[in-house]
Amino acid sequence: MIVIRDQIGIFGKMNAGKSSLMNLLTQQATSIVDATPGTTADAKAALQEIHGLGPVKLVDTAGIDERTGLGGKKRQQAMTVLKECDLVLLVVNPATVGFEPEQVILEAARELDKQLLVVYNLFDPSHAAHTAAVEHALPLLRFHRKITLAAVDAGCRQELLHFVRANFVSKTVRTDLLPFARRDAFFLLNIPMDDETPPERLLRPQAMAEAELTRRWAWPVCYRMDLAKARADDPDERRRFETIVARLGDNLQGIITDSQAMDIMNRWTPATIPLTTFSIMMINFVSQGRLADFVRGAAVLDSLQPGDRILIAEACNHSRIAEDIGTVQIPALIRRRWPGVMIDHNFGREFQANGTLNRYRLVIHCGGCMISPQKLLARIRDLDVIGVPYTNYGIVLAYAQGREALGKVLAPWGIPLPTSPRKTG
Ligand SMILES: Nc1nc2c(ncn2[C@@H]2O[C@H](COP(=O)(O)OP(=O)(O)OP(=O)(O)O)[C@@H](O)[C@H]2O)c(=O)[nH]1
Ligand code: SF4
Ligand SMILES: [Mg+2]
Repeated sequence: MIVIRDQIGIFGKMNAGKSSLMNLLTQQATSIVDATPGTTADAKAALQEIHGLGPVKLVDTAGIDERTGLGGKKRQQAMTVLKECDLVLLVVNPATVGFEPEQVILEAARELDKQLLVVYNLFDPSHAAHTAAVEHALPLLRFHRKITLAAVDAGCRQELLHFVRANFVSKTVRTDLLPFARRDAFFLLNIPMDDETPPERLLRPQAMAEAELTRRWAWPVCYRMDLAKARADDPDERRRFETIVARLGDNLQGIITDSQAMDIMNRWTPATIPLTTFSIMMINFVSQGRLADFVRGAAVLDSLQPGDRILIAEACNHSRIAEDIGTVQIPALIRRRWPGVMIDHNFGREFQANGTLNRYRLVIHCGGCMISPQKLLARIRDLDVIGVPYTNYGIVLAYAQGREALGKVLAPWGIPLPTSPRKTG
């Protein structure tokens, strides 16, 4: 289950006391603290429940001022974390000199419209006298609230929490996973299960749908379709499906299917029964209700040309075997429908590090069930800035069955198909 958390990142120069601040907040040795500059390399995350703020994800980052090749990589990762943060805690040791790194963080936070609070970390109480010089060097600081403390002093924790609670406004919204689910109605969850299905559990979107329907007093019914038999038009398999639909009767309010079964479900689902896919449900949830943006991106499919390049982006590194959607099914579909279109892949949690995003006509993103809304929204923001349209697996697999099929899976979300597709390029 995805818990929606505000993400609080800790940034600053090397040795400013960022890891000490992390440990002050988590009340344990979460990050290594040491006098050696550059101690923190990879960003270190900790999940925490903060009274008055709720569940948060704290992220301690490397100092961005290390002037080595490794330092450049640390800096790039820290700036990626910044893009995903809801709150930037800028740790400043006022007794240091040269505040260009702090200026970089301030400018990035303002550019990305991030909330930023300043933590003056005093290694000695007398260093408070230096804050005026810091504010002279960094005029942007006047727009941000500040606290003065000693990160190594456990007694400062409550004051820091109070400061954050008083000055941080959470903008994280919880999107309904299935806003159209009705009480006392059946929902059929079509879960074909294949070689990639884990042995002892449902996939995350399936489990989330089941939990959400139950929470809403609806009745989830899991149904396992034999995809091979269904594709071979096996009459027994068709009868199995028709039987379950008939048994649920008028109380069947909708079907949520694995996207890869869209070719069958488009034909087999009675016209009166709403149909959508787990992938569409998930991308709407993780993007916090921005499904319409992903639908708009799909219009590019109408004008793909040989030589165009598309990126298939998956947000995790699950084991890919047999008929994997991202590596086998969607590429096969693209090659069939749009010969000559080139396909690249981007797997895993890193995305912004891909410096060639602007060469893609379209990004086709998975459901994103393994990443936070902040991470997905940071991806979307980057793509919006460089003007690369994006869509989603579920949308593409429905579109492959025709515009009517796409209209059908979007209908439960109240998103109409554009009447005339936008042509780009
Ligand atoms: N006296 C004093 N020492 C501090 C304070 N904050 C940090 N230090 C010391 O400063 C050194 C660096 O602290 P860290 O918390 O590791 O600093 P950092 O910003 O995480 O450093 P990097 O990971 O190297 O970028 C350690 O020796 C800390 O004990 C403070 O408030 N007072
Ligand atoms: S993050 Fe994407 S690729 Fe990974 S399991 Fe979820 S939907 Fe599939
Ligand atoms: Mg550190």
